[in-house]
Amino acid sequence: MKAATVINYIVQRIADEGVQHCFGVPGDYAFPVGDAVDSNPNIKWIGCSNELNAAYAADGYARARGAAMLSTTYAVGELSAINGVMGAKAERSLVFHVVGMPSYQNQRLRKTMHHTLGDGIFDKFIDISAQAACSHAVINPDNCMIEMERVIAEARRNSQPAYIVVPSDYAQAPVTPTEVRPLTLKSNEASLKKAVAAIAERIKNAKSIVALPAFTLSRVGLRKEAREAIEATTSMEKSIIDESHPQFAGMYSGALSTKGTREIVEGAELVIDIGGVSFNDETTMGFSTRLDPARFISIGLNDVRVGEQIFGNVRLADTLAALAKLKSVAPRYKRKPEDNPSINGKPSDKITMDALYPRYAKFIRSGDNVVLESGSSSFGVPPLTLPDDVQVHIQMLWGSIGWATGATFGIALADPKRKTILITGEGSHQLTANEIGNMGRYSANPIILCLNNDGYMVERALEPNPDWSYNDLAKWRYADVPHALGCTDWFTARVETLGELDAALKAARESKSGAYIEVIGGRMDMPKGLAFAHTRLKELYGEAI
Ligand SMILES: Cc1ncc(C[n+]2csc(CCOP(=O)(O)OP(=O)(O)O)c2C)c(N)n1
Ligand SMILES: [Mg+2]
Repeated sequence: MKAATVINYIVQRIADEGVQHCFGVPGDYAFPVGDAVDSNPNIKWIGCSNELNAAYAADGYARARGAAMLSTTYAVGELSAINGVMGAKAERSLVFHVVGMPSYQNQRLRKTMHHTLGDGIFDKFIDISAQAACSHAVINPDNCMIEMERVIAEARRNSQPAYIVVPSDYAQAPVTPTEVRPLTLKSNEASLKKAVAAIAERIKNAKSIVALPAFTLSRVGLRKEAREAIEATTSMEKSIIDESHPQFAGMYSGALSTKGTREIVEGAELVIDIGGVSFNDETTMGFSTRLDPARFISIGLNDVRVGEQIFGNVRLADTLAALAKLKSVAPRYKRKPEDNPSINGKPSDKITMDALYPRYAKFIRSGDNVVLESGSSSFGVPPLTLPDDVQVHIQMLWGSIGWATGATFGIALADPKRKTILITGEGSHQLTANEIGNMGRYSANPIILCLNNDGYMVERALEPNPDWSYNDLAKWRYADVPHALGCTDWFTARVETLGELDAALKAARESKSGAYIEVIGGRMDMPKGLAFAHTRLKELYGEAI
């Protein structure tokens, strides 16, 4: 049998990880990658408008599928993708970033090639792109099989991107057959035992316990396991676990927590952070959290911290399985999810944020994917009580605007059984809205709800002077964008009144293809959470911010 080429091997190995689509923009050094994807029946090429969009789409896809593939060309392509891939690293999303580079032949001869600085140096950009990954390899025929197992295992261990670079001539050479086995990640048994015993001891002695499940649980597909561990021990947070769960104790976010939740969390004798992420800054209200580190246990992807003790080499899945077998005597917090504010306003009224978000809460159904952009919407949606089995996706930590539009494309393709709904501000949307053309081209068919409030409102809100010119925007005709980009069968509407909004939401749900609603909001009309942050920040920093 003819040996596979290096690039065919790489693409098939990535497909074996459950990846069925490759997002990217082609380029001559990366032609072998595109050819290998196009000729592989297990993986489909998804052309994007630019590399940043492709990286965001791949990040979204990985959130729904566990892993994604991104293909960019040397230097000009990969550098454009970096913000998106770096965001995937911060947010623990596993993207295989495959880059085609100049041939080994031309590298050895130090030729002056396009997409270089003309200095005969070729590895500068490798150093840059590798920073956005947790593992990387420059592939040649001899190391190909071994290096692929190494980078995949490390990317899985951290749930972060892997960067794979292939010189264009090596890509087409036959791979050197080498004996390899996929590396499975096991916990160190002794360390696991000690970690679980230390947690059990703390649980046994605590009269009140809460768990703060982090987004990392979704990324590594351990939501069910986390729920089981929590059911055995304690109470919990948003969308990671259904809000109707009897042990759901609300959303904790310092001063912006849901009613009663702050007291429960800050008053608990023991707080278990599952997944290992907590915030400390202004825009997340993290600065206002009051959690005593002495009462904290942190269960990370690969280690556990109890007080000053760190237990390494312990996998999250194993720790959760062990916790699910524990029994705790701490009382359960029985807390009914809060009712959403009722639908208010007359059909002829202008759209206010007080009237908009309760309508979104009613619009979102069990089984939907909701993709939330940074900006005022990320303060409007989280306080809503959402139906069970709604997956909320947000790039809270990295917070790069434009992400949600790109990620919507990836999530919709990765998870076509669910309806994917994008909730974005128009300023963020301007960064990546050209990807809508590809959403139509590949029948991703999302529902896009774009709030047009005449500028970067969240920034106006976080400053004493809302009128700086840098928070103004070009006045697009947003509702015309899908048709201009070729999505001619999409339902589109521009709505200014509540009556128009209600009718458009109904039509959007009924659309057989995609839907796009431009929602006209007031220039400084903000959701309650943001108004609160606005006042608090002004109090804290006064004119200084
Ligand atoms: C790539 C990037 N550039 C700039 C910012 C700073 N930033 C954060 S939110 C925001 C404005 C968002 O405005 P919009 O999407 O219109 O939402 P609104 O608050 O108006 O509803 C900006 C510019 C960022 N987070 N990421
Ligand atoms: Mg705006």
